[in-house]
Amino acid sequence: MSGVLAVGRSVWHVTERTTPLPRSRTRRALALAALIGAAFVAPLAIAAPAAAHSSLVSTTPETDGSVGSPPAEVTLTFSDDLTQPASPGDGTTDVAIYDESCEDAGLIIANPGTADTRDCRDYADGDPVVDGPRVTQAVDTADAPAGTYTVIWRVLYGDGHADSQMFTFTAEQPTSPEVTPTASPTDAPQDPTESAAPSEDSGDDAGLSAPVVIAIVSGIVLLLLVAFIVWMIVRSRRS
Ligand SMILES: [Cu+2]
Repeated sequence: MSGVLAVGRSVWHVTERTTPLPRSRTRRALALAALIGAAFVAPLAIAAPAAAHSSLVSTTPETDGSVGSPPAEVTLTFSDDLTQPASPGDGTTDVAIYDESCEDAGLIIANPGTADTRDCRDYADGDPVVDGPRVTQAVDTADAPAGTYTVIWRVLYGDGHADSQMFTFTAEQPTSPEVTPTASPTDAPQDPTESAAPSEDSGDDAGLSAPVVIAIVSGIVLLLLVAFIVWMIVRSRRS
């Protein structure tokens, strides 16, 4: 960095009587712009390896949160798009939901060899659905009790790495017998009371992923800018 400045300064001294001043001013401005550009890009370059690996951003129900009655679905939202299962139920993406009567549910991640879940009921209903950075697992809420639920999940990140973790949430009430499972997703938008929740969800997701996209795009733009400035400096030095 100081080399660039030193060269710029010496050129200015040597050529100050033979070369028009605006030219060396331009060079110094370019060198300064390169330094400023590098100052912006350096933190991004350091942050890049950390951002490369996805992470869990949020869950619904909220991790360690509580809901009224057992939810019709559980969702997990990650920082980046996940890898779609090659075929439904191929095991790369899996979500299991156990109630608190399943004593070993918490051991599945911590110590899988000792976890005995043979007598546990898995409330997951069908295969999980992967949509971009989100996994949605339908829940069979029939006769689901109140209490703490443990969600065990496995996903395949966009970079091909697998991850498996767990979280818990609490249902304050059991599923009431008279309540039938909720309407199908295609009916939901017509019902104003039911459309509120899904639209809120998608809004949250857009808000979470936007800064990441902006950071990546601005990083690329800055890199191109710096490359262009360096090219200009090299070119002007040769001439
Ligand atoms: Cu990874």
